[in-house]
Amino acid sequence: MNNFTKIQDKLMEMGASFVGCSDVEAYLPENLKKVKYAITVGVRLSDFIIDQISDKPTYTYFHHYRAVNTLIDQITLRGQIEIQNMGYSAMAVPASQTVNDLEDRYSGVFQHKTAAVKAGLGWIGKNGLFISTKYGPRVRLGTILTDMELPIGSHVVRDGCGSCRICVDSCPAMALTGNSWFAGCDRSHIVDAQACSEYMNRNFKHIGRGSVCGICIRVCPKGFSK
Ligand code: B12
Ligand code: SF4
Ligand code: SF4
Repeated sequence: MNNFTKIQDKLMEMGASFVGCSDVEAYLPENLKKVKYAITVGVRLSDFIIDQISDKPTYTYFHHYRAVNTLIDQITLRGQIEIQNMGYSAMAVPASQTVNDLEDRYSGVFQHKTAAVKAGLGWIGKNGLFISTKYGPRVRLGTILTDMELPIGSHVVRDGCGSCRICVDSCPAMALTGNSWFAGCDRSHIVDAQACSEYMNRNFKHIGRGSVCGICIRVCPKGFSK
């Protein structure tokens, strides 16, 4: 059994719904280039909870969001420890942390979606979210960056949105442009992050401290229960 298979088995045992790997050197800031391989962890969300989102998130969805973030942080922390014990460097990227002193104030240290797409696990939809081939957008993501060499393949998943624009028409903040994503496009080509964030803060502060909405997850037909 190779090192990656060992780690993958651990991550799945701990609750990951899917795992993939990629080389993300080109997308890392200079201080992270040493750990250029990414292990993506996806955790599937509860269909029952997501289906209860209407024109606003629910209190249960907010709790689910936080519980899944904690699970992802536990899974990636455990992976990080295992990889370090094998003699390599590793860093678990926080599941959901905004770094306020970056130039873009709606940004994390590294984008989980980039690694997930590079790993061939899905594509970026018109809602700006990662649409997993298995569960649509009803997943949350985590990443472990490492210098342990991983069995990288060359996978390309084609954009599956087609002419659909349900999420675009359903977004109450009118934050989605309706454009299709392409590798290297600016986020603003797809989504106005400020409009989304300000809408959540203005309207859903009492439900989810302004951090959740989820309508663009709920309405996507790619995520409906199969
Ligand atoms: C800051 C942040 C926000 C901000 C900004 C959102 C944004 N789109 O950037 C605000 C507060 C608005 C927000 C809102 C939401 N968020 Co948020 N957020 C984050 C966070 C912490 C950082 C995102 C970031 O750095 N953005 C910077 C921009 C430039 O990048 P990006 O939008 O991630 O996407 C670009 C790159 O990934 C790149 N890319 C993707 N694949 C590839 C492949 C190649 C080859 C290349 C070159 C580039 C590339 O292209 C994208 C567009 O330019 C991430 C966690 C993380 N560290 O990734 C969660 C995260 C993106 N959020 C998430 C979610 C679910 C939400 C909400 C639905 C809220 C909720 N939970 O109810 C909304 C949805 C808004 C939307 N439609 O995009 C999930 C998405 C899961 C998924 N299935 O995709 C994440 C990944 C958290 C997680 N652990 O799962 N969020
Ligand atoms: S999370 Fe809500 S406000 Fe933000 S883009 Fe999705 S539907 Fe629009
Ligand atoms: S709702 Fe339609 S357009 Fe939006 S992400 Fe899903 S498939 Fe793509």
